[in-house]
Amino acid sequence: MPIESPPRPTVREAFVRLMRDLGIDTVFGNPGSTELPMFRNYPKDFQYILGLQESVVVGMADGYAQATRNAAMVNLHSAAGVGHAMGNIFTAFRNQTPLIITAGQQARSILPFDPFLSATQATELPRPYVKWAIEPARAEDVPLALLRAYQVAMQAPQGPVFISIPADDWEKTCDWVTPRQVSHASAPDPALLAQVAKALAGSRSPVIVVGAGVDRDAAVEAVVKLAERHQAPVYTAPMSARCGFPEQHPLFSGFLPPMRERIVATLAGHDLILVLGAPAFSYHIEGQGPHIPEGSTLWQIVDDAHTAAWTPAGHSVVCSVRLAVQSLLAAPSGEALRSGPAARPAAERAEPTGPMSVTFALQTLDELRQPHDVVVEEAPGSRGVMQRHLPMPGADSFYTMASGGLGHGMPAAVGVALGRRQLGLPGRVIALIGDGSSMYSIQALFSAARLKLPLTFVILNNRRYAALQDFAPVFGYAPGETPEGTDLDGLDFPALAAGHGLPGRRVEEPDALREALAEALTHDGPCLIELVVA
Ligand SMILES: Cc1ncc(C[n+]2csc(CCOP(=O)(O)OP(=O)(O)O)c2C)c(N)n1
Ligand SMILES: [Mg+2]
Repeated sequence: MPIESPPRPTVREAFVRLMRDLGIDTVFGNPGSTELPMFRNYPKDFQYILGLQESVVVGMADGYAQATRNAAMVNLHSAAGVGHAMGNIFTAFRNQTPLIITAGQQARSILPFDPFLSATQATELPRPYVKWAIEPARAEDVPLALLRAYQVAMQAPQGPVFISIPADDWEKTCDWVTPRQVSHASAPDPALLAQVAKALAGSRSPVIVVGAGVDRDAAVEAVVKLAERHQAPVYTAPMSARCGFPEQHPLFSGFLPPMRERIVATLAGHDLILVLGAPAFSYHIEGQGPHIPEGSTLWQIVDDAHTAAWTPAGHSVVCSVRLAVQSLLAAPSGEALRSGPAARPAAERAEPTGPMSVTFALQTLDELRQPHDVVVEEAPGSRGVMQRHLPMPGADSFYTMASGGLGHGMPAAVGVALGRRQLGLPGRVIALIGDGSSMYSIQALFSAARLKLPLTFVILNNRRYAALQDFAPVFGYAPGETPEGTDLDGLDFPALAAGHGLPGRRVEEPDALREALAEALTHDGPCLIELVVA
């Protein structure tokens, strides 16, 4: 009697089952004809999160993946959709956010004829800002490609990966794919780490610099213990995209600027600089001379070998930041009793006089927000004021982008709020966004409204690209000379909110701020508040 083989699944069935096995039940997408076959009989236990433009789709997925600490699934429309998404794919790459980006492709049988909507070099398009890109050689390899994509996205340094999937692949038969465990965090080299521990124990005056990698690796609490044990002041690394240390902790000493000479001046006097989960250092403008103060030694612990490779001074250990800090906590701490840094002066108070200042707006926001609220920020010209007047409490409390590319904050806030709601975490997301920045992916408002998320968009409207105007003198502009294309007067944010389906209001007078903001922060569901600031 012939042995009856069990029925083989379709590519769609194997793909969906593998998604479930990987803990993925949410797809962020914007569909086209080449994607329609993927979603026939869409599983009832899955959710599809629609973004009206692909940069929004990827930005939402990025926030969601960061909040849930699992790779997020994205589905884009062949070449044009990937093109729209590219800015936020670049940002996800810099953020080290694990994303599985799938894109539709025309059916294999007509690909020889450059058909309408085909991506002729599909895997080249998102490079170099994906860790891996493939259009599987055969339809039946698509589920296998998903498993490999997941592992690559989740392995350090995490990041986006890309699969191009021809539209006729989903009906083909294939084999089930069994998920397997692959470790995603690597332990530190014990000999090198022993050197770090010895340097810490013997240091006269150590300083710790924390980057996004600390919170990404769920290591904030361990870093607090390490800093306390050594009484080491802690700075946030230049342009850090997450909060790596509670900013009201007595050891917290401030934010390093992205400028070489100022970093050296700030860290002067410390004989040991321990950089955790950050490049050493992210610069924004040119600088000269040494990268660290004379007489100091730098040790960097990062999960990204490429970052370690270009670090210009000191030594690096490439491994999981969490595992390394846990090992350092287990090592002898040394005899030295250090006194810790002097208390930072309290932030100066702003008064509600004249046109509303950003300082007054953020000081009021600080007074009104709740302990579990999360800030997603993209307001370049107000970053400094935020750092002074809106201190972040620590783990999972703050997100911005590591790339410098605007258009991430609006959708990322939606993704963070969605991820947190799904995990059952308390608190509201406060999206603190500049007027200019908001417009790169304003359609995020639509997704927020649909999803009824606990999310307040706070638009800081100074009616200009202030960061560029403030930056102009660095590039030789005369005092008072305004760079072309940096005035933005005329945007109406309550109208934009209404047009996307959520309530919005504008506040111009500082006297009216407290009440309006309190209402916006307790509104049932998403809303927008526009603050007209000087
Ligand atoms: C995609 C992208 N385009 C342009 C820029 C250049 N850029 C940097 S800051 C900035 C202004 C942002 O304006 P806004 O959000 O209003 O913040 P403000 O500077 O006024 O605080 C611009 C256009 C960028 N960083 N990214
Ligand atoms: Mg502005």
